[in-house]
This record gives sequence, structure tokens and C-alpha cells, in this order.
Amino acid sequence: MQVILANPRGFCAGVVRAIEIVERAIDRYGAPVYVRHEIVHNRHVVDTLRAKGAVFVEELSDVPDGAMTVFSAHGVARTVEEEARARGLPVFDATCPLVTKVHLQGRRYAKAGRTLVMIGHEGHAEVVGTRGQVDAPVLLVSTEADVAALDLPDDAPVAYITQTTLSVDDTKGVIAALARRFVNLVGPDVSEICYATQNRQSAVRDLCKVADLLLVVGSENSSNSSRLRDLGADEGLPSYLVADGNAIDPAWFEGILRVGLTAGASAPDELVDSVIDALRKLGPVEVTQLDGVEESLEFGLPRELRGAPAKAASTKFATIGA
Ligand code: 0CN
Ligand code: SF4
Repeated sequence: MQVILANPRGFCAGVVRAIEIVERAIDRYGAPVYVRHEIVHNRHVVDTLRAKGAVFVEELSDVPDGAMTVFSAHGVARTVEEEARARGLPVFDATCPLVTKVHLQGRRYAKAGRTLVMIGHEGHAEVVGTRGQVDAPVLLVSTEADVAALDLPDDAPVAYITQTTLSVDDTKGVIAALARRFVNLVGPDVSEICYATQNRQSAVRDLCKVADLLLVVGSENSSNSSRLRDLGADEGLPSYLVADGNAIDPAWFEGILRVGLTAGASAPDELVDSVIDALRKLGPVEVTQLDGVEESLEFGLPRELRGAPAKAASTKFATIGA
């Protein structure tokens, strides 16, 4: 069997920064460090950080007074920031700068008097956070049909913003539907939203041309990882989202010669390795990698956490519980 790796794949700059914030906070201030929501949507990352002293909670009310607190990469609503401030909690904000950029866009458009439409998935942490960062109603659409159903006059001044981890193609379709309906529409170009989402999806499209089956390493609740799996399915390949090598079902590979393998932005390389190891148990495997865009973007850490790397920073995300 040939295993062909997509390029780029796996960790993006926002995920690297978010994980490093938790590791360095534990290293500098000691455990426990409370993290509001999964720092990134990957069970192995969460389990590994938990083993080092991170405590994951969904609400700030579960954080004891005075405890060091981290906001996840997906961002939080202003009410959460205000609650933390009112309680005097020491906070490191691991919101990805590209998510913060969307918050700022939303506020700017609302200030200019435009009705805001967010393209995203109801209930996703980033969508909840972004809608809660704008002091104005933010209408939510996921599909072109949702655009048709918006209760707004066609000549209303409208602006759109988007969740960062959507299908780039679907988003283009929804933006086109907005543009067909609203004569006075502004919003960012899809290419400005998130380089990592865009690059991982283009890499999977290339991969689908040379593979018979697609494996995406990532957690079920990871939006960007799920979109990679969807893309494979749309391209007509049997496509599976797998947490790690243990999730491989040998029956999937009967008659398959070329396995395309990628990983979502929140999935550690070690999990990709565990999938390759699992495939080797089925028979001889040759691993190759496609050429792809080189990524060099890095996001700076909060001032208090800069300097020498945390002792823990080189952690390998072992497949805990595997
Ligand atoms: O899997 P993630 O934690 O988040 P989603 O893809 O579900 O949004 O990946 C990091 C992306 C961010 C923010
Ligand atoms: Fe930031 Fe994009 Fe990574 Fe999300 S996927 S953390 S927006 S770089």
C-alpha cells in the first residue's frame, strides 16, 4: 500500500500558540491552570495537557477565585471577558489572532451602521464568541438557502464575516448568494480569512487526485478537520475522520492501493504517525509526501510568557488511553 501525505497538514500557527500558552502558563505559574473550553478541538491535546495540570471547564463559574485562566483558541464573547475582569481572574487569551481579526471586522462593520451576517455553524465555540464580540445583532447563515430566508430588505447595508474553519468553496457560494441578494454588501475576500484552512483544503484537493481513499486525522468536534473529510467525500473518495491509529478499520482498505493521509489544524503529528503504524500492521507501506505551499507564519506569545521555552514545551502528544 502507498500512503501519500498531504502538504501542508496538521498544526497551524494559532494552534501552536494556544498550546504553548497553556504549557508555559503551567510551567511559570504552576498547576492547575484552568482552560475555558478545549484549548483546541483535539482530545489527545486536551488529555496530554490535562495530565500536566490543565483543568478544562466550559464556564468561568467553574474557575475558582484567583486561579490562572486561559481562553481557548476559538475566542470568547465579551460577557466572558467582562466576567473574568469583574472577578479579577488572571487571564491569558489564546484566541487565534485570525479569529480576533474577525471580531475587529465585525465591530467595524457594525459601527459603520451595517447589518451583520455571520457565515458559520450554530453553536460552534468560535461562532458563539464572535457573535458575542459585537454589540449588535449578528444574523447567522450556514447555507445559500439561509441567505434567501434572511428577513432583511434587499437594499439594506449588509456586511458579512465568517467562521475561520469553514469549507472555502461552500463559503464562496454563500458569499455569492449574499452578493446576488444584497446590492449594498461588504466583507472580506475568502483568501483573507485563514491561510491554514485554505492551504489544508487545497492540499486535500490535490491529494484526492492521486489517492483511492482519504484518512483525516482529527477529532469529531473539530470543524476544520471535518471539512477536510467532507472535501474527500465530495471528490468521490471513501473518506474517514480518525482520532488516531486505533480508529482504523482494516475492512476499509480492501482493494485500496493508495491511501491519502492528512491532519486537521488541531491534530498533532504523532497521531499521523500512529495511523501510519496502524497501516503497517495491515501490510507493507511506502510513505510519500506531495509538494505543497510552505508555511512560515508564527504568532507571538503574550508578553508575560515570552523568553525561554517552557520545560514542557517539547511535549509529544502521545496517544493517551490508546
Ligand atoms: O479543531 P480546532 O480547535 O477548531 P475548529 O476547526 O473546530 O474551529 O482547530 C483550530 C482552529 C481554530 C480556532
Ligand atoms: Fe487560527 Fe486558522 Fe489555525 Fe483557526 S485554523 S487557529 S483561525 S490559524
